[in-house]
Parts: sequence; C-alpha cells; structure tokens
Amino acid sequence: MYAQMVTSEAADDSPEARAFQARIDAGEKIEPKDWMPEAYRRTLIRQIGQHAHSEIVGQLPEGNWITRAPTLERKAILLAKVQDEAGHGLYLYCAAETLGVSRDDLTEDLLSGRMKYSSIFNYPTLTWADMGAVGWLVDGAAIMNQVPLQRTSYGPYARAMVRICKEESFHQRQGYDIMLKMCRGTPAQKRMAQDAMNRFWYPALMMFGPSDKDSVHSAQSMAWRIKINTNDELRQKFVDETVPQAEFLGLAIPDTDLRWNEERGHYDFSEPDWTEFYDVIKGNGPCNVERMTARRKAWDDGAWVREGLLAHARKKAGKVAAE
Ligand code: BYC
Repeated sequence: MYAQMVTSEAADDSPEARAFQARIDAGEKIEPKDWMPEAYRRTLIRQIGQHAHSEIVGQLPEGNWITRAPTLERKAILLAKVQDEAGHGLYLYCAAETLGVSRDDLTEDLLSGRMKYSSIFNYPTLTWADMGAVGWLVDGAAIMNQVPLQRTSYGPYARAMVRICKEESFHQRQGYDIMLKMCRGTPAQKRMAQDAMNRFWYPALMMFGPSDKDSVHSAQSMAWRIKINTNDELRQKFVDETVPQAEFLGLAIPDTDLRWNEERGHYDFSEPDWTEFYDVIKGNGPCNVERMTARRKAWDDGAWVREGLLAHARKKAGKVAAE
C-alpha cells in the first residue's frame, strides 16, 4: 500500500533530480515515462488520488437530493452534475494510474482510511437550498483551486483538469441559479438559502487546506509545480470573488469580521475553526462514517461486476495468445 510510504518529500540532490527541477522551472510538462523523483511520484499519487476520491465521495451529498428535486428540470440538471462528478473521478484515477498505482489499491486505501478525501463532503445536505450552496460555494471553491492546476507540471493531471474545469463552471452556475431563485422566492425560501449559506461558508473555506504556516506539503509541491498557489492565496481569492456574489443574492456572510481592506485590496475575514477541520479529516465529522459505509457497500456490491469483467478480459487475452 503506497499510502504508508507517503510520509515526507525527501530532498534528492542527484544530477537527475537537478535536471528534473530545471525542466520544471522551464515550464515543461512531465510525462508518465519521463524520469521523476520518487517523492514527486508519491506526492502526485497522494494529491491526484485524494482528488479522485473527493469527486466520487462528493456524489453522495448531492445524490441524496436527486429523488427530491423540486422540478423535473432541476432533477435532470442535478443528475447530470452528479454523473459529471463520477466522470471527474474516473479521469483522475486514470491520471493516477499513469504513475504506476492501481485503481483497486487507491480504493482500498480510501476505504481503509489510509487516504483522505475532501473534508467538505463530511457535512450533511439538509434542504434543497443546500444543493444551491454546494454548487455555488463548494464547486466555486473547487474551481478556484482547479483552474491553476490546469498548469500543473504533470501532463496527465493538467490535461484532466482542463475538462474538469469546464464542467465545474457549469456546476457553479447551476448552484448560483438555485440560490438566486430561492433568494427571490418566498421569505421561507430566502431563509432556507441563508441557512445553507451559514452552514456551508466555513466548511467551504476549509476546502483550501490549512493556513500556509501549517501546510505540510505546499513548499515542496510548489517547487515542483504540483501546486501553483498556496492554500491562503486561493482562499483569499475565493472570498474576494464570493462576497459580491452574496451581496447580489442579498445573503449575509456569517462572519462579523468580514470587511473590505482598502490597503490590502482584499477582504479581511475570519479563519475557519481549524480544530474542527482536523477533527473532520481524522474521521470525526458529522457524516464520515455514513460516507465510508456507502462507499464500502458500493465497492462490495460491485465485486461481481469487477470479477466478470476481469474473467472476460482474461478469456480474451487467452484467445489472443492462442491465435
Ligand atoms: N480535506 O500540506 P497541506 C471537488 C490534508 S472536491 C481533507 O496543505 P496539500 C468536488 C492534506 O491532504 C475538491 N484533507 O496539503 C467534487 C494533508 O494531509 P496528508 C477536491 C485536507 O496536499 C464533487 C494535510 O491536510 N480538490 O472538486 O499540499 C462535487 C496538510 O495539508 C484538506 C482537490 O483535491 C481538505 N480540504 O494541499 C463538488 C484539489 N486540505 O495528505 C466539488 C487538489 C488539506 O499529508 N488538491 N488536507 O495526509 C489540492 O490542491 C491539495 O491537495 C489541497 C491540500 C489544497 C487540498
């Protein structure tokens, strides 16, 4: 299990590593068959694998509302969005496989708790307005993080991100559209929208990861251009872009310290509760157990499909060898 090996990004000063870093610094893409430091490969597997798991687990909170969408049109849109998330997971697992890890190993590492997935999906979706808040804030935060990743140094990851970002933009717009309808609806609908905003604001800020001073991997990942921006840079950008959108909706951001700072040219805002964040990523969030139970069940229920496909592939390979 490779997850146990991902402990540190050991410094490598070999001539190969120096030539590799020169390629990164020149903005070249690294491709699967190119030489790469072992720690670069492992960091990518960790990040791409966690990203893929997030897309797959991320289907659950929204899947919860497919049967309860208020109109046929909303249901069709939500269904398409959830299917898109499955597709994103598959592109990302394919990108991870080019680094020599199997999808089964990655799944086992997710189900055993050795690999993480985004903290945000451990929060419940309690009302239809949450579908608006998830699309607007969660996909909005995801895009903020993923647009720069289109320029990440590893070719297969960068190319997967191009398509994912196109689809995430549609997801964000559909979420905002739900919020707009609710905010212009009845007072009860507006209250639901505000309640969703109140519950999702800080978990959305947590999606960018711990503050820079506590981020373990950022420095090395940025030197390798696996990450393009720091966690705090992207969080700030998200706040700056989201505040005017909330104002347009007439929704209050649940942060009494939020205000425009003329000198910095940015909004000042309160940090999320980092104790809660670490608790959630350790497995103690409101829905961690439910999410993993659902994924385990899907994996176990799908065993016969995997076995059937493998038997078919083996039979076909045997036939080809005999010919
Ligand atoms: N949740 O050193 P740091 C989506 C972990 S979903 C859980 O800053 P790094 C979508 C981190 O892994 C969005 N864990 O780490 C899908 C590390 O622990 P390990 C998914 C988190 O990697 C469906 C430790 O904390 N997007 O798109 O440099 C519907 C220290 O952190 C989180 C991606 O995955 C978190 N929020 O930076 C809608 C984007 N944050 O691994 C939407 C790709 C941190 O040492 N990933 N941790 O045990 C990244 O850009 C980076 O991995 C992160 C973290 C910015 C998330």
